[in-house]
Amino acid sequence: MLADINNPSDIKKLDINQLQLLADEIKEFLIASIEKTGGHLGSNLGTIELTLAMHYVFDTPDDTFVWDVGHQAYTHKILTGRKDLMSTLRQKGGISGFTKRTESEHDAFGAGHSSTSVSAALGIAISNKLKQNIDTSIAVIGDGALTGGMAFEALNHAGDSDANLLIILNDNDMSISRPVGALSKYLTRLISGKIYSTMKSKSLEILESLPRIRKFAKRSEEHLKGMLLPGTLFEELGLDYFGPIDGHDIPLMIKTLQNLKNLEKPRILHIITKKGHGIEGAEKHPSKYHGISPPSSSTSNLPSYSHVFGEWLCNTARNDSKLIGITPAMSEGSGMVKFSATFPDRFFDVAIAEQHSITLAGGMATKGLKPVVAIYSTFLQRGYDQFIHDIALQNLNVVFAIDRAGLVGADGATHAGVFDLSFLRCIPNIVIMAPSSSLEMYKALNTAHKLNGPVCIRFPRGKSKVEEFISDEMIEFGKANIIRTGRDIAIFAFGNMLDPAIEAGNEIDATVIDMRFIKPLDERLIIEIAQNNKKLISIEDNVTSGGGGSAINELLQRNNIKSPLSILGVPDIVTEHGSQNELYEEYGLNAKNLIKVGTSQ
Ligand SMILES: Cc1ncc(C[n+]2csc(CCOP(=O)(O)OP(=O)(O)O)c2C)c(N)n1
Repeated sequence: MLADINNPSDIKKLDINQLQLLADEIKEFLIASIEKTGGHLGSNLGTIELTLAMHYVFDTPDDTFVWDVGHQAYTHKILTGRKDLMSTLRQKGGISGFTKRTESEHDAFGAGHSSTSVSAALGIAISNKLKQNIDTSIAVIGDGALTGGMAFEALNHAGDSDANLLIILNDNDMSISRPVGALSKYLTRLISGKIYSTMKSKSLEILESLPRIRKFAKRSEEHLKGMLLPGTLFEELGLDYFGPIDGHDIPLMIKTLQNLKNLEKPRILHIITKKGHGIEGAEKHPSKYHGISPPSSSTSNLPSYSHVFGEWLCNTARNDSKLIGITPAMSEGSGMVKFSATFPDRFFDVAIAEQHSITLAGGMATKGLKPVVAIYSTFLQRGYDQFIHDIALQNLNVVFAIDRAGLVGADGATHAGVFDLSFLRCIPNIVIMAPSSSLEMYKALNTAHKLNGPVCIRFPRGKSKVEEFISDEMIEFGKANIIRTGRDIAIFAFGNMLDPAIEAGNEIDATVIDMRFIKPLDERLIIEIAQNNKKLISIEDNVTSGGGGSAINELLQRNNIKSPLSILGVPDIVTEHGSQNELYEEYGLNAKNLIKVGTSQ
């Protein structure tokens, strides 16, 4: 059947009873496809039936689907004309692993970061209302994404509005890891035991009683108001709550959505799905199958930067009872699983709550604890005000282990950590380090642990070439490291750009400096190098505007040094997805380009 499905209208021609077969075909297709390209397997296996039901009932692009995070929208891509492009998913030049407005008119809103869907869908719903348009705006949000503060801000607004907004809460009782927090416990209570069975039978009664045509909606609303159990969190916030129902039961989902379609007010449908649905291994190990890598990815046994960070945390925590590890929902990705098991009392997974994770650390620091916030560069963007207002202005002792800095590869622009040097560098009181290897990172962490005030250590996705990483050493504060001395040309390398800098330096006999610190810069050394070389090049995996090269440039200007500086970095564009190496090549962040720039007149 799948061969004949090219756009959403094709599935509407099918009988409801045929849809489960189609769902099975899509499952096979997805597994085969994701095995080759990599991608979010578990989440997508959980949303096949939901997506079919949504497209069966609603008419995109007039009705709009806003998928939270956008990582679970592969079936939506398949049903909206992108089936043949699935082989290019997350590959350079191919389609994105998330929803993207430029990719399809059926992608109502771009995503990648979590907890934005209700706000965006509410914005669309309000616009529809102002234009007297009765199209339905739908947000699909997971129980993990619902823990993000922004989702609550949006619910707070939505519940007090009269917008035609349908929120589908896709509850699979998983974030990437086990979901944490009171909300998660609340949802579990809601779907279990007594509340569940009462609610379920009530919901079914209500749904039976809902007429499909709009003119009766008002009366049935009054009817169902009395029937709904009072007091669900969502009801209290002013949304009509329906469910929980089985999100894998296609006929039930279709009937429910048809009934909810014409209610034209803020409403929430709670569905229960299983991450990895239909695949034993993926159901059993949802964290492992949340996202899988393509077969071509590196299989080297070298430790990843995240692993090294996790080891440092464990080793240091053994001797310092004040050390605390905080993660906003990324314990696996940030290498903190071992720490969480070894020091459960000092480990805080705060759910998808970047802002809170930072201010929480601030509070702890005022009481003499030494919190380390492990956070991806791209998600630190969420906590910018907290970083400035709650940490930097108060000069609190918080270490930020900023993972996935630089170009991250297949996840693309939404996940690229290419802005942190620029947005952090301008903040007073802080120290920023960019280690060039995992051993350097270990030493940088040792240093950060002893420093006062906020310290950021940014490091890339992937593995460094160093095998042995444990060290007692520290890095001399504010000092860069000359790796090799050459003639006339000098390359200032930030972080993991040291490797291509050394390669190029050997080729063109350039002086190569491992900058180590972005703030404070090793000003004395830079000035001396600038005065003794004809050509200066800086290289960083950060945007060129306002980054490390820019900092060097400002220093040279201030000291009236006229040596020409070429700043290599990520250009001022929305970056693409592809492998990290392809992207480094695309933006000239490799030895080849350094040699070209170094030897050009
Ligand atoms: C702001 C932000 N923080 C963290 C992430 C990383 N992340 C991607 S998906 C995900 C879990 C989402 O869980 P849920 O919404 O329940 O969806 P599921 O994958 O379980 O279907 C997380 C933490 C993100 N995308 N955005």
